[in-house]
Amino acid sequence: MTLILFAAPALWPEYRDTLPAALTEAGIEATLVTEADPSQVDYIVYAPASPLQDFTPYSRTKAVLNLWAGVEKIVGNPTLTQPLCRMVDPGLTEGMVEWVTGHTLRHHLGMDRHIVNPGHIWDPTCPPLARERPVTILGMGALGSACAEALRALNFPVTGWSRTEKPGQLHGDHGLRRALSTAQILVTLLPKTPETENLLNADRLDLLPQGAVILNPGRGALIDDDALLAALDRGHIGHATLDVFRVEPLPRDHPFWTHPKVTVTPHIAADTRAITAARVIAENIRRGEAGEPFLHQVDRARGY
Ligand code: NDP
Ligand code: OXD
Repeated sequence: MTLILFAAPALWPEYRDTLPAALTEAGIEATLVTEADPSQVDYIVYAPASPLQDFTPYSRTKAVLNLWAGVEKIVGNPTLTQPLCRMVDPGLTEGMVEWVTGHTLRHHLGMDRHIVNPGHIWDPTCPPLARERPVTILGMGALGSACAEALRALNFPVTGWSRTEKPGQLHGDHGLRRALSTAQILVTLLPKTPETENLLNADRLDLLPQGAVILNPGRGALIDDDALLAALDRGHIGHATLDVFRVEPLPRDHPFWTHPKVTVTPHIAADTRAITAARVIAENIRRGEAGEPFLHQVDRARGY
């Protein structure tokens, strides 16, 4: 069996040994290559930054296994007729939980006041307890639900909102209004789809409590940039910590870079980790070969 890796060359050393080892562990005999006759390729391991955009010649390929959780760059590709699976990787999830928890605690504890204190002001105001700081997470999938669990373990009251009705969560437009109205800290972990684009527009940002903080490790397009800047400027939003942007790298002249109430992190909230992701890929290939349903197969109609 032939597997081809389409990704930035820097990823080859990460997968060159880990993926064959995981395949062997799963009882699969396969060769991992970076170049092959397309008609001989059984599975494609794919990073959206790869130059491969025309999947037509891969007539024998049984699945495209995405290395990213987000699939918006590939899901609409009309040449892609093979099943597409997104990445749900325990290592990536762990990274996201750390990023979200760390940035939540930064704002919850008001750490900036003490880290940047040029006037050496002795302000003994104690922050509230986590149990008094409601957090809302938009998108309660693999990542959002893991973040909710970690924040709840620290006693934050977490409200989750997603597309479909689930016990203990909100959904729909009415649910979104409720979820936003209590969010002192808002975490956006939705995929980018036509339904989620500009979800946080001026009207919805207005629903947040005065001084709310936004953490966006989901996708830049979830938030209307101009509406966010306006809400920050008039003090309605207290701070925005943004990891993802409509254009990446974030252009040097973008106002987010210099805005005093914006923290930019360069799409580093969470990365797929080869050691854990290789096992997920191997399990999906095992399933493909056994005729079992793939894990994390993307529903093209939904777009995620
Ligand atoms: P999942 O597919 O597991 O979860 C997506 C969640 O979003 C689900 O709860 C889903 O609801 C909800 N959702 C989707 N569409 C809508 C909608 N229209 N309205 C309301 N809720 C909706 O994805 P992951 O948790 O694995 O990843 C989420 C996103 O995080 C990725 O798509 C990617 O954009 C981003 N990401 C960012 C990284 C970074 O480094 N910054 C790293 C990895 C991912 P339901 O369950 O009801 O369908
Ligand atoms: C992803 C990402 O989708 O890194 O995996 O953003």
